[in-house]
Amino acid sequence: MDKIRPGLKTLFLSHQNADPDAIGSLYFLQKRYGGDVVLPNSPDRKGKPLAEYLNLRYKLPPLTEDYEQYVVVDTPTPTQLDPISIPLEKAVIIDHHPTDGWEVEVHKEKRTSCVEIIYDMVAPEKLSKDEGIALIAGMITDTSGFRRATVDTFRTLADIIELSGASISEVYDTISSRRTYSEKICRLKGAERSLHVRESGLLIAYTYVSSFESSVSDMLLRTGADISFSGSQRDENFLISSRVRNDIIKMGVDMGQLFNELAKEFDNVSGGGHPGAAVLKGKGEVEEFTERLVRRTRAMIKERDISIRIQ
Ligand SMILES: [Mn+2]
Repeated sequence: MDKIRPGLKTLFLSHQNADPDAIGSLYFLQKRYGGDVVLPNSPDRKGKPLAEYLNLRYKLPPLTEDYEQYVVVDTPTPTQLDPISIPLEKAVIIDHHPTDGWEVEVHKEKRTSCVEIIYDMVAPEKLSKDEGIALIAGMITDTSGFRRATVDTFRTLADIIELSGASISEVYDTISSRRTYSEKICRLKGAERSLHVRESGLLIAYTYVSSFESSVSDMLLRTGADISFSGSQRDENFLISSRVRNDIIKMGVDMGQLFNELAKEFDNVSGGGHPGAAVLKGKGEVEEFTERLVRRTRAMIKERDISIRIQ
C-alpha cells in the first residue's frame, strides 16, 4: 500500500530519537487524519522541544491496541522502530531516504525531508500557523538549515509560509532547547581551561571538563578553534570528543579515521565517528590520550600539506 486510507483506526509511527522531520510529519498527519501517535523512545534534542511546543500527544511502548492501519514516516529500516513491530500487511511506509530495509513497498520520493512528501500528499488549501511551524521545522533540520535545500524545498517552503504565516525565526525558536545550568558551567569552564597549539597555521584547542564533552568541543570551534578536543575522566575511564571545521575536513583532516586508528592500538579503548565529529573512550588517563590525539592531528595536518593552503 502506498496511500493513507482515511476513516480507518490509524497509528502513526516514526524512528527512534525522533527528529523534527519525524515529529513534524506525525503532527501534521494526526491533525489531518486523526489517530494515535507512538514513538519507540523519546525524541531527540530538537524533536523534544518541537513536540512540546506543538503539544503532540504520543505514546511510548508497549503497544496495547490493534489498529486497522499503521503509517510509518521517515524510517528507512524496521529496526529503527525497535522495540515496536507492526503488521506489515497493514502498513503504509512513507520515506525520503535513498535506501531502505523494508520487505514491503515504500512510498518513496526524492525530497529533502519527509514533511515535504506529506505536505504534497495532503495538498492542503489552508494551514494553521502551528502546522506551518511543524512542517518547516522538518525541512530546516533535514537540510541543515537549508544548506542542502533544493529548488523543490524552496517552492514548498514558500507555499507553506504563504498558507500558514509561520516565520523561519519562530521555527528556530521552537527547535532550540535551552541548555541546563550544568552544561553552561561546563562550557564556560571548558573555555577558561582550554589550551592551544598552532600547527601549519591552524589552531588546535583542547580542554578538560567533567561532562558535556561534545557540547564543549562545539563551543571551542565556534569561539575560533579549527580543531577541538574536550576530554573527561571518570574513575579509570576517559572520554574525548572532537570537532573539526568543515573547511579543514575538505583539506583532508578526518578525525573519525584518526580516532579509529588510535583505538585499534589499545585494548579497552574504542573510537571513531565522522571526519568532523568523533569520540574516543575507554580505560586510561584523559591527558595522556588527549596529548596523543593532538600529536597525531599535527602529524596529519603536516602530511596533508595544509600549510600551503592556509594564509
Ligand atoms: Mn527525514
